[in-house]
Amino acid sequence: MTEFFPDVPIIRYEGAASRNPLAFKHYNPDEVIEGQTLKDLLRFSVCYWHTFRGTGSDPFGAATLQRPWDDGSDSLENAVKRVRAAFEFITKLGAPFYCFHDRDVSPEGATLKESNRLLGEVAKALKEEQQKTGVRLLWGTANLFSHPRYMHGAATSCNADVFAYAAAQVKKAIEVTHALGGVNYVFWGGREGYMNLYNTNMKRELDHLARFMHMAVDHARAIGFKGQFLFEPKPKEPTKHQYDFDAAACLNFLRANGLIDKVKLNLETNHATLAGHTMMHELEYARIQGALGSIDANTGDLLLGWDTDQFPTDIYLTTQCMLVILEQKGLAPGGVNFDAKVRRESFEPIDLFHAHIGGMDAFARGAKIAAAIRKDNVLADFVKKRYRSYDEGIGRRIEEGSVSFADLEKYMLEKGACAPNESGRQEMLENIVNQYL
Ligand code: XUL
Ligand code: CO
Repeated sequence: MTEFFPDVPIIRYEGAASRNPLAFKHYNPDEVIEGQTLKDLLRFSVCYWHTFRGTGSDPFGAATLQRPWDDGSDSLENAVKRVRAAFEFITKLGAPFYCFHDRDVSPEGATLKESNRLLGEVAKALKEEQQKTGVRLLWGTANLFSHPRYMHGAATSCNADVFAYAAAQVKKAIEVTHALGGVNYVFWGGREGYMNLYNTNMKRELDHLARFMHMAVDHARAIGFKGQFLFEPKPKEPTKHQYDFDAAACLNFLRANGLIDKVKLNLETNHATLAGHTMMHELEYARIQGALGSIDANTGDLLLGWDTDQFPTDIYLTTQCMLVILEQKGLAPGGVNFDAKVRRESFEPIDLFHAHIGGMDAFARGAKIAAAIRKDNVLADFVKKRYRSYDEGIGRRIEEGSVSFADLEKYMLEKGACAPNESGRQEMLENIVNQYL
């Protein structure tokens, strides 16, 4: 167990007073919050792409990250060695889940057949490690955006052969996810969007995307995959207009195309902020429609306009996330997946531990703060009272649908003036939340 991270012990909970950087201060997996252990409530997951395939390169500079187990080659041997390193990391961290794209875990071959064979081989190593360690697969997905064939998109490509190739790739990714006992399968848009309408038939592209998702779900059900399907919104990057802009756009797409009962949402913080929303907005918008499936936990930098995918350390953010997540009693079968990467300046392997420990502690602390706020009902009572005019009288009849515009005109003509408004007390509520932090 100490082949790749020899200096790192199993990470344990030591409590808030601990000064050990390799210990949890707030994430005690066995601690019970609102009837669930933190382990079951948060269902933490390590993402393979940033954590085991990230190199630290950026548009201005070369790779910086030291990953001594990785020789940088596309060999099967290297891919399998990476699996061993990944599982040592995940096990020492104590995360119960991981996630991957097909091409993160295994290389692209010269042909589809070869790529499928390589993925099958790596999947054997993944299965072996899962069985040995008890770590489970939260979700699988397919990378339909890196290869040049996907320059115009995958399911929304103008080229039908590219659509067919993507379908074949997703078929295999679903089969591998199923074979590894994955509990969800994710669709993120990748390049499903466009740069300019002069060359784009938006209607056909959206119809094709819907067709693609139906076929994916149909195939999954046919092979016995019982996991949950998730659609991940992101407003921009790589294309200017991503079709999966935000939770509202995704839900509209799913509802319009007969997919609303088959697919939920995987919401990501940095994608929410790129769309001009808070993560809390996105979570609540999905939750009230029964569509909050899972989250990609990270954070952006409000001074930078792109997807920086930083680890979440802000307790306000995690508290707000957990207020919504606790309201729906957790995310299962979804979870909290760290779709986050260490900065290229944090180039040592140990930085991967610091980053994940910080993110897990931030969510655990957010869960405890949110539970305390909920226990005292400070926000819920205020909100309930704020809408009390709909609990009886004319408000109740509006909600029941038993009044018309004419009835409301009559009511108001008789009454003459509205009941006085009351303060929204935003500042008072912000102060109250601060008292719990
Ligand atoms: C890209 C992104 C993806 C998805 C999975 O911004 O978030 O990694 O989570 O394809
Ligand atoms: Co993501």
